[in-house]
Amino acid sequence: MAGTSSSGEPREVATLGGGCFWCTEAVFTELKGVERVDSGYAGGSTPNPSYEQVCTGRTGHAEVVQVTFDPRVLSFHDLLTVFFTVHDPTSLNRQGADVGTQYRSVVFYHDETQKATVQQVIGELETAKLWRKKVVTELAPFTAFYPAEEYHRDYFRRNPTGGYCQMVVAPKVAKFRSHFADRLKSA
Ligand code: MHO
Repeated sequence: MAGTSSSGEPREVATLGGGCFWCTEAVFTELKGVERVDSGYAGGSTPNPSYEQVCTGRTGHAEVVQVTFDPRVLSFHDLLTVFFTVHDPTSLNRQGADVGTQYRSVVFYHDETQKATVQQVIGELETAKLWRKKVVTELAPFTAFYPAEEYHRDYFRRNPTGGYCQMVVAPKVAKFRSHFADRLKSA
């Protein structure tokens, strides 16, 4: 979705589900061109679901991050390249030990241009044969985003010693940093 910031800068919004949002939030927060990352829920039927409701897998929501970025610095195409590197798009309704439709791989596109770009990037991934299995990422029109509870915000930075953060989030962040060293905000 294209728009402008309060100071008139171009801004685009992407809504991406790649498993647990603690992981994707931690990665995208460090990516150059990203202005903000909000964790939340999308794609389900219940308005304003709680984390506990989403965790049951029965509301139809996926854990997602809503990423606001400057398309002059980071294209949606390149954002997707990072997204498809830090999660496994061939894993149906699960990422690692996290199992359930709330962990599905999904892109909620905001316009037809985003939809075409996702299809293009998935085509590029399949041609490159980076994964042995077929990409199962769902492509669905964006309808609503419900922000997650406050304690999920900045989760990895605020809870670095937690077991899940050390075992699951940290290795993904490390992989991202080494693959995309030139795209880090600190670079
Ligand atoms: N299995 C993890 C998932 C966290 S995530 C935000 C946990 O229950 O802590 O879904």
